[in-house]
Amino acid sequence: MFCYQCQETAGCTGCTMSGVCGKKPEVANLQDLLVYVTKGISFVTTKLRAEGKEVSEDINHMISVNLFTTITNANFDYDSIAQKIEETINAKEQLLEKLTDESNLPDAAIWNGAKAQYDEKAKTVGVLSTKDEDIRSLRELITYGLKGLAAYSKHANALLKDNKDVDAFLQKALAATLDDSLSVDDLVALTLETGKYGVEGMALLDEANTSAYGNPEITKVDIGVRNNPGILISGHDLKDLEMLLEQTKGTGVDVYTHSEMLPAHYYPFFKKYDNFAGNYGNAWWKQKEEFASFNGPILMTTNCIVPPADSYKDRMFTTGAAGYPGCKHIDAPYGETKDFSEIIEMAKKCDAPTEIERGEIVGGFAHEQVFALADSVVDAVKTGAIKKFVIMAGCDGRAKSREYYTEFAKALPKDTVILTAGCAKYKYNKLNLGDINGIPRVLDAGQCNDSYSLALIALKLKEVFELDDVNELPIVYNISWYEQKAVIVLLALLYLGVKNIHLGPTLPAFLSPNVANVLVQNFGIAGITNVEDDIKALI
Ligand code: FS2
Ligand code: SF4
Repeated sequence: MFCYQCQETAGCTGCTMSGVCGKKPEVANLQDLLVYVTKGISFVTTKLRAEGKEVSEDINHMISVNLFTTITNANFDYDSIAQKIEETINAKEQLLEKLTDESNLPDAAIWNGAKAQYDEKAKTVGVLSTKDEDIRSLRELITYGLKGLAAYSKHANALLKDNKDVDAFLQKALAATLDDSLSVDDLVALTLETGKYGVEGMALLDEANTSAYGNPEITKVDIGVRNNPGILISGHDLKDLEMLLEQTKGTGVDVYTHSEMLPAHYYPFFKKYDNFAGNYGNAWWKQKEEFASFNGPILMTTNCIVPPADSYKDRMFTTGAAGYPGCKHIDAPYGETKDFSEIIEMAKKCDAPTEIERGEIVGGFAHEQVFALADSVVDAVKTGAIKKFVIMAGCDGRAKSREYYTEFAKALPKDTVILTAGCAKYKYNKLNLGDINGIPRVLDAGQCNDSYSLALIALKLKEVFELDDVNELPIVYNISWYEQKAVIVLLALLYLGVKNIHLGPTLPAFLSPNVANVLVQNFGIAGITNVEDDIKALI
């Protein structure tokens, strides 16, 4: 195996024996093969579109789910990955019959091996099969961005929203990573175009979420527990949460959010469920202790899964692109209701969650809520009460070096405001950093995809202050990344023209020195150093 797609990759170079995330070599290899056949089917769909032929939504959805399945910490289940490969090959064979011009097809679009051949084939199609390190770096940068884009599309699709242009681009770009005739310059251009569609994909999901559930609003979320048994729902899929809340209504079972599901509390729609109890725990990487003390069943709707301890493995369920061997997977076709009755019946027999903390956290500062506060925000900037906004969005992770972000938040001068999104917030959302004229010093927009809100807020401020360039705003960027959704957020920000983003705790291992240099030269991307020096440099 060779995998270097996430920030925790072994030795900051690549996981080769087993994943730091817990991914076994045979699963890592099979994910490579799933990406390969997904590139193959994308080559065929792209050719079909060029011939003026329609590609169905089902195929678009399949491609997105395949990529999502290979995101860090989403799916560890060999059998489910093998099944997706088989289904993709079968679908691709049918699409090939519709193709008029079958010349010049790459191996990925032709290969249709049987299951018994998957393991051998998988070893030949991984990251290292691209020999030139700069081409490899750009191909992977694009592929990881597309994985993030696919995840956001998938969530929008679950709410019955599709954007055919996003799907067509995603597949065209995926197919382009097979094309040996593309130069470094071509791939750099494609990287930026991926960022453009990253903005579109996040806009699609924002529209899907807000049209279904309303615009997030300022909300206090309880972080304690009640006396009833509970179900803990984690990951990012709001449609799964809606189905779970509908089915638990009146059963005496409470529903708690975990990690990236916390922002669900900010949407008006979910407030009508009186069994929607609060948020339990922290970011994904603390789940081993927190899932044990939760006592009830856990539903993982997406990443990030930590390989479960035996003490709660039989209480952990997966759905959608997520999967873990030995954990029950519950699913239904798009638009149909998933049956969570087994989880609810299990919950009824479990103890109520053990209290691990008390209090509340405040969030809900997505674009519409911040626009509603625009007058006081603009006033605070004009009077000098707010000197700087610090965008600290992204991911949390287990590396000790990430304590930097807690210390950085604490060390920021009192006239700065943190704008956050994603699970990165857990490093500072319980610090009680106070407020500036009633504006909290930590404004949480929501999940990682709600970084889109942060971009809209920046563009709005640019308009209000009548500036020509978003980089003239008193906003600095100190972003922490972990997995591939952060890659599409980064590419989206670059596409929007944002410069001088600090990225940590380490720069991606998949950036070759030359590709890193392109990002440094053109966009001023930089790493982090230490809190004291970075505060001096940024503030
Ligand atoms: Fe956090 Fe994991 Fe949100 Fe990432 S819970 S690192 O999936 O996309 O962020
Ligand atoms: Fe390693 Fe990250 Fe890949 Fe897991 S996802 S195998 S930790 S690089």
